[in-house]
Amino acid sequence: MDIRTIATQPFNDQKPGTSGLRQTVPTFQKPNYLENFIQSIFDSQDNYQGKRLVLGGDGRYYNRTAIQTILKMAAANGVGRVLVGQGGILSTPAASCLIRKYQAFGGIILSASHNPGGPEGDFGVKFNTANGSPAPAEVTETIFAKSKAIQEYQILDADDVNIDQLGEYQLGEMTVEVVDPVADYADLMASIFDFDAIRKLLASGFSMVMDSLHAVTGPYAKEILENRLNAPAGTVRNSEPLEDFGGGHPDPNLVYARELVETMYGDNPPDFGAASDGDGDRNMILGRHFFVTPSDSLAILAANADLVPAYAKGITGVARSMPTSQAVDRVAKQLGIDCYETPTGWKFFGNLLDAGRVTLCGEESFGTGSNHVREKDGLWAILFWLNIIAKRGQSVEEIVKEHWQTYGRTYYSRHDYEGVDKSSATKLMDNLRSGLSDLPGKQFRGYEVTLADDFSYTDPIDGTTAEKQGIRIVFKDGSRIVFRLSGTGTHGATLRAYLERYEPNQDQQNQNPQTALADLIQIADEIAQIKTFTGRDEPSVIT
Ligand code: VG1
Ligand code: CO
Repeated sequence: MDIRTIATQPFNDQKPGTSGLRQTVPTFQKPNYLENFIQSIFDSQDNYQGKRLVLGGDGRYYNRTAIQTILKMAAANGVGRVLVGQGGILSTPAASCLIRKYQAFGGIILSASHNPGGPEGDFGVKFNTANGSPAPAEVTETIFAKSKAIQEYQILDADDVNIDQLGEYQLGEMTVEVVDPVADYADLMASIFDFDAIRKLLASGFSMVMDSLHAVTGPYAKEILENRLNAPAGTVRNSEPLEDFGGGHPDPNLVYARELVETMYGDNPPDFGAASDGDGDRNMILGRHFFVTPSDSLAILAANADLVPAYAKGITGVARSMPTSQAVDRVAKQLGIDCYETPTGWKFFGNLLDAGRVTLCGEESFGTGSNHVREKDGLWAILFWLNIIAKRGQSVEEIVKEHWQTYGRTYYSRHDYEGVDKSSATKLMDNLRSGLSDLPGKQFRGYEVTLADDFSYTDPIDGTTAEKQGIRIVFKDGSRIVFRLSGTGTHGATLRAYLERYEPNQDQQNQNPQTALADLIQIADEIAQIKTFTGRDEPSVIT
């Protein structure tokens, strides 16, 4: 065994964000940059020697190179066995599934999710703990602290492993097991949903298209939808994972999934359209000429959970991130179950899921999931919708509109200002914060502010706290405006403004959300001075 100890110097920018460490590929290619961060992950863990680690990524540029480095470092650091997805592929939810199923001490997932890929694109590294969940803040803080003090790392001097061939390989004293990235995950999906009912639906003339945007879900969607559920060949589009996602932006929303949107809003569209993101944890759901807002999707899944075999006995509770709309709260109230409000990012759901307090959870950012893994899960959400449609025999639009009739409609939109100058964005937030205490009682265009604060969260299970998780301004009628800065970008800052208004009146439920929210959009600019601070007249992306 030829273990090398390499001297290195710390980088000061390895602080994990909302979902792992994200940087540009050229940053990750700097000598020792990746190695430092990986060593810091190992140094943050105790008693992992001889145990299992799961490793894989979304197939983006630098995935293969990083996997070889990480395998050799894992061997040098005493890991017992690494389960690596064939070709280096593992979607984020599939990695979470493997960690749990094979009792690994953790997993390293290589992805920058929906950020563009390629030699000039983004790359990312995320560490998940033994429960399959993104590492909680105390772990990411330890990793960051280690990264600032690192002096050396360990790596095995060995040849690359053939990660394209299934089987077991020896790397020093460590075993590398190249596994089918899809099989265990597909089995898990089959154990949750009514595959027979979905098969019947797909055989009955119901048509669908799934756009994998040349990202990781291609092989998963093909196996599950086309092979196991007998959807016609070609149902899954852009199914081959490409290192640069075909030059696209693997973000399933109305702006970036343009091809799918054109199909679903064109002449004679299929009954159902869906897309997922770079690493397979997000989902977008479309009907014929119809878009389901992610916050509504979460509420609808909760309201219809009894139609899915795995949740037929009832769900214990639900959780949503703070900026996610309160549509799901109304369902929880009706079902008589708890509803938790957490900060943005999936790591905050882990404890609630582990403790059995919640069964379903979700975020407005096209993420929904359940206790089946500890990540949000794109294909799971898509299958959930197919299961509901199969059981209810209604179209996507009918299901959503009936939901609004029962619970009222929550108009919702997120306005993103991307690539804003960092210091201007910070000033905007500081300015907002300093004015918060003056807001309650003030009127804006007929809306009276009842609460204005910077959201903080105390985990009900372990008591850990998270501060400064987004500024929320709540109005008397329950409408809300939320502001926060993104923690996943790599260029400048991204300001997110989240807008929400409840409409119980059935006659008023068919407006364009931008129209229905027009006053709140104006108020957001008035209060936060968005145009002044960012120099932008319009958001760059509206979802
Ligand atoms: C964004 C979303 C957040 C999500 C995170 C990771 O974070 O808003 O809801 O959990 O991305 O998703 P931010 O800090 O940029 O707002 V993914 O699909 O990138 O793993
Ligand atoms: Co993602």
